[in-house]
Amino acid sequence: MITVTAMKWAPPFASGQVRDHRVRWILNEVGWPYEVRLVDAPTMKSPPYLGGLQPFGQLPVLEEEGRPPMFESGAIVLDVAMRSGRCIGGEGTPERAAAIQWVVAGLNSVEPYLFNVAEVEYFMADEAAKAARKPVVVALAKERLVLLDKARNGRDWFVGDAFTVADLMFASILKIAHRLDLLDGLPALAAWQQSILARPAHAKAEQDQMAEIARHSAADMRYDALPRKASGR
Ligand SMILES: N[C@@H](CCC(=O)N[C@@H](CS)C(=O)NCC(=O)O)C(=O)O
Repeated sequence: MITVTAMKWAPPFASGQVRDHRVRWILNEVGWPYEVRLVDAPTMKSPPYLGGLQPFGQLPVLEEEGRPPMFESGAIVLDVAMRSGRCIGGEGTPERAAAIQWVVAGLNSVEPYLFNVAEVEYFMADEAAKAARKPVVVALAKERLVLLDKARNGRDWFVGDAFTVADLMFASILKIAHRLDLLDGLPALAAWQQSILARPAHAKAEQDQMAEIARHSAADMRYDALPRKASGR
């Protein structure tokens, strides 16, 4: 049996966006059953989780009998797709190479720009610093999204003539862009994203995650039980 690690609770802006939805989505696409293990913050930040499952104390992690646990949402999505032979083109084909390329491009060349905006928007407490930084990170993110839109060039699929992990990853990565209104002015990209997110495998992944989060509260994450940092937090 496969087990996917997910958070007991996340703040409203993150509900439906926590990266375990990518793992649930690809597992739903390929039809592999799985269980979900909900964890709190102290669990993620202590051994054996930190030492044995995810070296950075984050999630998702995919655990599977007979295999070492796997972390990094992109790696898990690629691994499941390759092992199942679904959503990634045939072994050794240019389609598979292109799908891998686009997944890495999404994680490496687009997501960090969006994360910079999210960090300013959701985590920056100093209002003056926020006002100064926000236009800079928004401009850089929008520039990246315009280039992505051009590269997609109105196609239904990033690779070939069928859904692949490239579509999954970009539709997922663009969730935060949509939430932060960064897709305004890019109607084709926004419409494409919605068409990919409408897939039943995604809808189930997102709904399941949101339902689990809704059943819990911030207190269930037990942030107060984390060791205090030197800063005095
Ligand atoms: N590159 C990692 C990022 C993992 C990540 O940032 N996970 C977040 C949830 S989406 C997390 O665990 N946050 C809690 C924390 O960092 O304490 C991946 O794609 O798996």
